[in-house]
Amino acid sequence: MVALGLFALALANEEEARQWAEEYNAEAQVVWYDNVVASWNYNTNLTDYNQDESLKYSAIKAAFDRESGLTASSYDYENFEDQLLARQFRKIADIGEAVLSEEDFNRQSELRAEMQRIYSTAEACNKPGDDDPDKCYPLDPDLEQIMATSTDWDELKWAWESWRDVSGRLMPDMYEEYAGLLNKAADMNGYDDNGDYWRSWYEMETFAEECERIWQQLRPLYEQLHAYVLRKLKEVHADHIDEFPFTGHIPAHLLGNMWSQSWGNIEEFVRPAPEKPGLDVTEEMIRQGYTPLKMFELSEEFFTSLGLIPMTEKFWDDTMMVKPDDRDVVCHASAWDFYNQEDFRIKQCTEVSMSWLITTHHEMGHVEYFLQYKDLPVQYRDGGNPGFHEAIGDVLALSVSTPEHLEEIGLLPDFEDDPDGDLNFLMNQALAKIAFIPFGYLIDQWRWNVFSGETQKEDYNTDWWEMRCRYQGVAPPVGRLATDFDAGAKYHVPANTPYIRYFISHILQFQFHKAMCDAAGNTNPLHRCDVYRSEEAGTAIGDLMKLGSSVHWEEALEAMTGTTEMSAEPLVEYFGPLLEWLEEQNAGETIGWSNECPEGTIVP
Ligand code: X8Z
Ligand code: ZN
Repeated sequence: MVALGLFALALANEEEARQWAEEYNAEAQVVWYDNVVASWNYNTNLTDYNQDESLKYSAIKAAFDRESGLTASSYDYENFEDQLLARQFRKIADIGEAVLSEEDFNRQSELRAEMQRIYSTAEACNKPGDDDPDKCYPLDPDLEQIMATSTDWDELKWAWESWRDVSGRLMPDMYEEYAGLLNKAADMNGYDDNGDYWRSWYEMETFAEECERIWQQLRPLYEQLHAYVLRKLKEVHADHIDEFPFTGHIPAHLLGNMWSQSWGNIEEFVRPAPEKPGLDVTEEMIRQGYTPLKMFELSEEFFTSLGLIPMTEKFWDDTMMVKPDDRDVVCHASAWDFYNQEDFRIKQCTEVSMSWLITTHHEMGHVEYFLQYKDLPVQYRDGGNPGFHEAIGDVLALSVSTPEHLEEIGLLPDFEDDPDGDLNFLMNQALAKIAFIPFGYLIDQWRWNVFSGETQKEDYNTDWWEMRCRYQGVAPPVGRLATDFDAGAKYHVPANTPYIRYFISHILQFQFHKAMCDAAGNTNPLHRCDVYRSEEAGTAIGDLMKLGSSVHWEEALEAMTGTTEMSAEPLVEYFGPLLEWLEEQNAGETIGWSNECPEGTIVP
């Protein structure tokens, strides 16, 4: 009798919890919406007033989250019958930084807003050779453009070094304080440190080990690409051959990108068949008069061709597609869910180029996810894990980038479909995807060490470069001091966006691609599969998105791909023919680099 009575009590409790959760959702939609609006206003117009407003609404949201977390915790949710409801409660109870005192919470918001503003408004001035002493260069688009297009060793070095001087260099003290506050919150929430908290989002005890396992599996592929690219760059920069380190590292300013994170911009120097056209269709896009709007429309058309949900009218009205010239904004591309089930936007400073076309798909992939899960409880409006969210748009872009697709949409008029063309294509893809792998891995290796206390402020830069040299095999082109803060020169560090998600996404997107290609009945090799207009492929990815974060990601992954495991196999399959070719080219050549940075580059 007693047991039955308790059972009835528990059920009543669960029923009450269910009702409370409904009220919570309705309220959260309002409070979260106000917070996102204020944050959007700040990000698209960096003024003191907008910063204050954004901090204000973020404090209101924190108070709400704290209060809701307490209420959720008062229920015995681990013993709920309804596992879906229990999971929701677990998430509501996990309040992150909102656990901090009001003072600490506001301080961490302020520090982040300040670091973001420094990053987004920084400009490099005094470029050697400039006549106008007042001429200055923002990162986006000017410095990025120099990194992407210049082959002038000194000009590249200037842009590379100056950017770090005007951004990261100003932040180590703020970052130290900020990391301390994140750790304090993690500790109050029962985690070892903030890295432990971030890793918990993957709901997997062995997550860090899994990442290491995958990195070790892909390392040989990266080493082959690295060795080939290094040899070619030595030819391009033959007049500076003495400045290439003996250690086998690539000088970090030569890879076509401010952070050496993806190397597509040096494609013409490493093209396997140089006499044949490359696969970067930027020039053709410009020739045809592409605009940012047309790029967005083209991207949307790919989503709808799969039977996925089109962007909303509000999306088209309120999205920020180009960099405004009358105010400061955060240019780094992002997608926004306002949590009111109807407001979704992208903010990016689009230029007409192929890599921006890919980024547009990337961001729209986030919005498509928002749309697919918009009717779930707010706590489930999230990716299966953070890597899922980053993978959606990229998966579609894998199809869009194929020669068959570019031809179909009229961007690749004279492609010759022979083994040379195929290798040129795969190389272009490798420069984007394989080059990225160690970069995607190391950022949070570094941050996890900061959070665990293994890396203290005095060692921020030394430890950063230790990883850059070891994992990526790149070296700084000019000496770095312990007082520099080169991690802070990468957006996601001042913005506090975790980064391992992109590493995970680069693995998952090939698993998703393979599953969609199978669903579409593709008979091409994996790298030449285009799922355009396949409703079956659309259903496969749509069903995954509809789940949001309501189930463990392994379950979602299994439903789509048949396996619960993250696997690099599909990526290895995709790049198989290129790997074979690289191994031939590199036969008898030195592969790899020494673990330590070249002597004298890092001044302790
Ligand atoms: O930050 C981004 C997106 C926004 S979620 C533009 N990405 C990473 C980066 O730029 O460093 C996409 C790829 C990696
Ligand atoms: Zn993204």
